[in-house]
Amino acid sequence: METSLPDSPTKTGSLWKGKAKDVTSAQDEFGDLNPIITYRHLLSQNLGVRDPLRVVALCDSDAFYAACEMVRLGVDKDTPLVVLQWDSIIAVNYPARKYGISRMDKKMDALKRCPHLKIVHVATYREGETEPGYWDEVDTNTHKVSLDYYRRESLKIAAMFREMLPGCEVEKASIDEAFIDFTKPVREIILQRYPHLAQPPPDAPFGVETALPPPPPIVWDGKGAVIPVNSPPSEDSSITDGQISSSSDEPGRAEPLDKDVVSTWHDVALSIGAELMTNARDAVHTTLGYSTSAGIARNKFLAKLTASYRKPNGQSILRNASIPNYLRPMPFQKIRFLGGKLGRAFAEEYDAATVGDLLSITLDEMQTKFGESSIWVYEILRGLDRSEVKDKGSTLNKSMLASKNLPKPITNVQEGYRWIRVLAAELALRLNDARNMSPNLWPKTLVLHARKGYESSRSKQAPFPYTREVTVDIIAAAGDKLWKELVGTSTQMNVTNVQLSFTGIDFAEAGQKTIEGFFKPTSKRQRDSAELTDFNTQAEVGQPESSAGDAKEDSATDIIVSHTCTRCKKTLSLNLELSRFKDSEEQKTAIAALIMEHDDWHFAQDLVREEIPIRPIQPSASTSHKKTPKTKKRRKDPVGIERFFDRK
Ligand code: TTP
Ligand code: CA
Ligand code: CA
Repeated sequence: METSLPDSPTKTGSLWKGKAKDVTSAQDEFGDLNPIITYRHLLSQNLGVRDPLRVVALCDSDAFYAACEMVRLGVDKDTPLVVLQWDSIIAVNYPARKYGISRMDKKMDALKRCPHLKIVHVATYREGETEPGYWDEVDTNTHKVSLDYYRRESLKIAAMFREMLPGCEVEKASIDEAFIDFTKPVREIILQRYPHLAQPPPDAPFGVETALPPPPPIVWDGKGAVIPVNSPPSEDSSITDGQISSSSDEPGRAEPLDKDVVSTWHDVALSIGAELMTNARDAVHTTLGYSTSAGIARNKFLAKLTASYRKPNGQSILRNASIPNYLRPMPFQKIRFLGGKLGRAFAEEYDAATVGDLLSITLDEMQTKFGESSIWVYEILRGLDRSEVKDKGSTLNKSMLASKNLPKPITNVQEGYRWIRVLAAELALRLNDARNMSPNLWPKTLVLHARKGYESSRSKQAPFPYTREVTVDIIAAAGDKLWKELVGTSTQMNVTNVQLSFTGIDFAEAGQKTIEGFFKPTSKRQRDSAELTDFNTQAEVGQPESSAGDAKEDSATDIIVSHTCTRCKKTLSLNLELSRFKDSEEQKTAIAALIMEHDDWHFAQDLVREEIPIRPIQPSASTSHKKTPKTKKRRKDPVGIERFFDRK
């Protein structure tokens, strides 16, 4: 649905595709950077991602885990502080960065650089405790990382954005990031400030299709760093994690303005978005104590790239006119999803390193070489991104997962019970957190997975009863039962990862089965349904709220890669936040592994109708694939861009 007004005879449909009349070469390459904006555009409500007045921001918290610990401990803002997870530094605050300390450093090296460095280990669940805590001694063999505190603080920040920015769409994008779509309120503010635009003047030649009059001069001061149009980013700018970051230590400073570049109504929209963003960021800073950095541009991809232009506590604005010079020098392999094999293949095929190097490749050429779906590469290189900002806050998380990688594997039944209790403590805390918002939440199923190395996991699941009070004891008792079933008669095992998850979380209705029923011996039918389940049980019920597990398993990207099984039509999805700590190649590997595991599950189901013992361990997904008998359908060879997604 575009608009309630009659369709334009002008070129609305091609607004973002770069076929405007007087196109310059930059516009050819980067889409329509200066689309004609008419009264119809301004007065429409529903132009969506094609809105020429679209304003999107990405707001990222500075040194987030470190900032959380500073707030918790009430330390002075200048105190250098790092957050540790076992021996690795996972967050470094900006005062500590001045000593040259980075995430890569070992604790001892960091201390050498800054002897008064404050080091905080993340909270952990300790065996026997029902709440995570900050203990003097932590050991990965006996403790499990808890990121619950950061998750809660992160939710507070998102809630404050929602409260401060009525009319904006706010999409939590990861544990410390949110996208904000300002388009709606910005449009209202334009109409308030310039009421003469509420309707076309009587002599307007094309009625609502008439272009708006030239915009007023824009005062950019105090609105953030406006990325220059004419000069490319300074030489000392570097690209990290797909983003340009500047070495400037003057955050928030406005760039000298490009005097000769004519302002547009979209620039007005960006400047209003910047005002709103500043207010919301200030509120988060003063109320919650977190400093943030924001990027403001015409879409999500560009907003994300822009957010790290001035950090920390900075706000940067990317005008459409600045897009070409901002993107051209960027090494494209640093762009998210263009790292890894795919990026390397492009680099080799076209002997290219920067975005600019690839702009001469036509869409046809690219698609002939890399398949139909390479259109997204073509568009991303031009700063085009049609993805929407979607508030997922109101949608129910259908599952919760607690996971522990075990440096010291579980080798006997008893050790399993101990870990299940630790995982149960985490699930109890998270479910009860969620129940603070929705008291009648009911996780209908409890699932236990156990895995050795990267081999496919064994799992057991059982219905979970509705109970008003979900305690660690209740979850652990149910988990123990699953563990017992999973282990069977084996006395020895070698489990390196164990996961306990709630799936099928929903709102309970009256008359649900109660706890008593649950503890009765399971019926044959229940046992059958509890039999071998695959690793992808979560896929059935939607996106897992990922574990706050260790091994950097935390948190929350919302990008889901999914695949529909041709046999059972089940959709397998991968929560890519798990991979925010890895490169895109590993993301592809993960979905490929998921698919492979699912195939193996079908295979196993065909062959085995009974429980699979925990030992001997099945061959790994990749080797079992090779050993698959001829009767098993062979996967189709990948084509186009998919060739670059690993399948192991
Ligand atoms: P980032 O936003 O990447 O980094 P940051 O907030 O610490 O610092 P910056 O000011 O540069 O944005 O990550 C957010 C949090 O996620 C970070 O505080 C700790 C956690 N994290 C890890 O645990 N491991 C990792 O490898 C990364 C990148 C982040
Ligand atoms: Ca951050
Ligand atoms: Ca981040």
